[in-house]
Amino acid sequence: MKLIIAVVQDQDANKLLSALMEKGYGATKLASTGGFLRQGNTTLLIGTKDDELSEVTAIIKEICHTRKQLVSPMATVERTVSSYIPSPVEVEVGGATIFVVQVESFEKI
Ligand code: 2BA
Repeated sequence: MKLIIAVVQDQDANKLLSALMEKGYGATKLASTGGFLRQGNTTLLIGTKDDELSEVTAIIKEICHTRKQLVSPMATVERTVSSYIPSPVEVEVGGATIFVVQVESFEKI
């Protein structure tokens, strides 16, 4: 069994959850915050059988879109010089950041 940890954008999270539920996959939604942008995103924990991994990844790929986001460089570090206003830079976020972990045991008690 595998545990898929998928960090997705909030805009895609509900659609992704619905698609997973429709296909009978179990998932848990956690509210998370990206370390770089310091903005909300969503982390899904999805437990799957080994042979379901590719289908789940395909669903995530289909639903989670890449988006461009403007970020002020100073928003990611401590502000030290208040008069310096840097121009925002564009970063590409998503579709999804996916970690796959081998599950040692899985029980529902
Ligand atoms: P954030 O950390 O807020 O990052 C948002 C986007 O900012 C990233 O999109 C990437 O395009 C850009 N970015 C991140 N760190 C950067 C840096 N040091 N310099 C320049 N640009 C940078 P994604 O790569 O699609 O990541 C989306 C979210 O996935 C991340 O939000 C974070 O919550 C999670 N994530 C990404 N890589 C991770 C990792 N290795 N471990 C844990 N979570 C990760």
